[in-house]
Order: sequence, then structure tokens, then C-alpha cells
Amino acid sequence: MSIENVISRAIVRNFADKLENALRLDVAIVGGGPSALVAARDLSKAGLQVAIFERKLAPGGGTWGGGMLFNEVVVQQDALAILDDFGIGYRPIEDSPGYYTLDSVEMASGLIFGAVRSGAKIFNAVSVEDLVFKNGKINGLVINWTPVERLGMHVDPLTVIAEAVLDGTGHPSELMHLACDKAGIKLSTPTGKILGEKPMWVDSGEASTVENTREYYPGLFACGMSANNVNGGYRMGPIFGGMLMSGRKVAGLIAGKFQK
Ligand code: 48H
Repeated sequence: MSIENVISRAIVRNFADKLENALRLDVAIVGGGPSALVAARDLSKAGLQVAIFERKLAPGGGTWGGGMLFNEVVVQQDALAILDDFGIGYRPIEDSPGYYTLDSVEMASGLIFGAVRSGAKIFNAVSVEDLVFKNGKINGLVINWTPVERLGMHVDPLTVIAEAVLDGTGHPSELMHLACDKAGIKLSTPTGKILGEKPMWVDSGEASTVENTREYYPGLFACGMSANNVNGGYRMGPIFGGMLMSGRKVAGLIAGKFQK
């Protein structure tokens, strides 16, 4: 067999295996931002079968760009244990005890590597376009290639079945919108709907990101900025401790459901 065929066959076979194994999951995660990557690692380490579906070619979400494309981000003391778990470095900020800065490229790549190394599968360039919703229960996700979505091609999707789905789509809370708008789901918020993100207030936003991280309908969880948008929290700019801690919290909540 020619080397050209060897390469192509290996890729086709291994990708097909990977995708086939992800058609039934314990946890299907939408979006590969920092909160979702932490959740994916923790859930995989807890022995659950997990995959992330990420619209862009590069997972990592809003991590890469730091603050206004200055590729540094800030984390607070409470999140350092998570960075340590991933082997990601940081430096204290002079005169500001409890706050640290780190290279956003190291953070993005470290989180991705940690999630994949723990056993989570990441399907990049894949967009989640719908939920599987049967008899009032969320059963999984509807996926398609991002280029198909972007080019507006009329191509039917595939489906992934999962016990739990996690909205890690960041500011737009895409999965939660689908749940409300298409499935008619009432979320466990004061109005049953998405409350919407508030303007910048760093400390409040950091705290509420973690507080708002939870299950909003049986089997439907939100983390990171998505959770904050769903439950009306403030934004916080390029500080990422809340995102990391949100990922850890949601993994604990989801893993707890599987233990029951
Ligand atoms: C597949 C999708 C879909 C879809 C979206 O926004 P993210 O980085 O996620 P978080 O919440 O972990 O982190 C938020 C942080 O980056 C941030 O924006 C902060 C701290 N902002 C503060 C402020 O004040 O602005 O990543 C979400 C990911 C992205 O990579 C999207 O491409 C992806 O989700 N995504 N993937 N199918 N339907 N929708």
C-alpha cells in the first residue's frame, strides 16, 4: 500500500472510531472554553465518558486573546490549585496580594492538553445546532460541521446521545437558548428564561459565575459565562479564576448525579 493510502486510511479509521465511540456519552459538552475544559478533565478523571464539541478550529474559547489581545490573563488565589493540576505556571502581581498573572497561550494550550490527556475527546470545527429532546427529557445534541453551518449548506446533521449536557458556550448561552426557544423548556431561573448578562463588575461577576453554575433543567447544566448569562450575573473581563472554578464545580455536580 502506498504511504499516501496509509496516511489517509489511518486518519479515516481512527476518526471514525473516535466519533463512533462518542455517539453515546455520559456527558456531552458544548463549547471548549476554559470552564468546559476544566469540567471535561475533572469528569474524565471521575471515570465518565466525555466529549467536547467546539465550533472553532482551536478550542480554548476566549482564553487565547488575554485582555484586548495582550496575551496575559489574571487569576485569583482561589483558582491556583486548578492551574497546578494542569501544570500551568503563574506569577504573583506585585502589590496586589492574592492576584496572579499568566500567559494566556500557556493557559489555553495547557487546559486543552490536560482535558485530552485525561481521556476527554474534543471534536473541533463541530457546531451544536440543536438538542435531542424526547418526552420532556434532554437526550443529547445535534451536531454538524462548522463549515457547513458557515456556508449555509443544506446538509442534515448527526446526533449524539448523552445522559447530561453542559452548556459551555460562553456569553451567548447557545444551548440554553435552544432549550427555551425550541424545546419550550422553563429554566430554573426566577422567570424560567435567560435573565441576561449585566455590565462589568469584576468581584461580583467572578463570584456569580461560580454561584450560577448549576443544573437548569434535568440533565441540562451551564458553566462559565453561559451560566452567568443565564442567571443574570455581571461580566468581569480578563480574569479567569471564576471560569476555572465554575468548570470544577459543574464537574462535581454532574459526577454527583452519576453516583446516585
Ligand atoms: C459548538 C460553540 C457553540 C456551539 C459556542 O466563551 P468561552 O471562552 O467559554 P467560558 O465561559 O468558559 O469562558 C468565558 C471567557 O472566555 C470570557 O469570555 C470571559 C471571562 N469574559 C469576560 C468578559 O467580561 O467578557 O468559550 C466558549 C466556546 C467558544 O470556543 C465557542 O466557539 C464555543 O464555545 N461555542 N461550540 N457549538 N453552538 N457556541
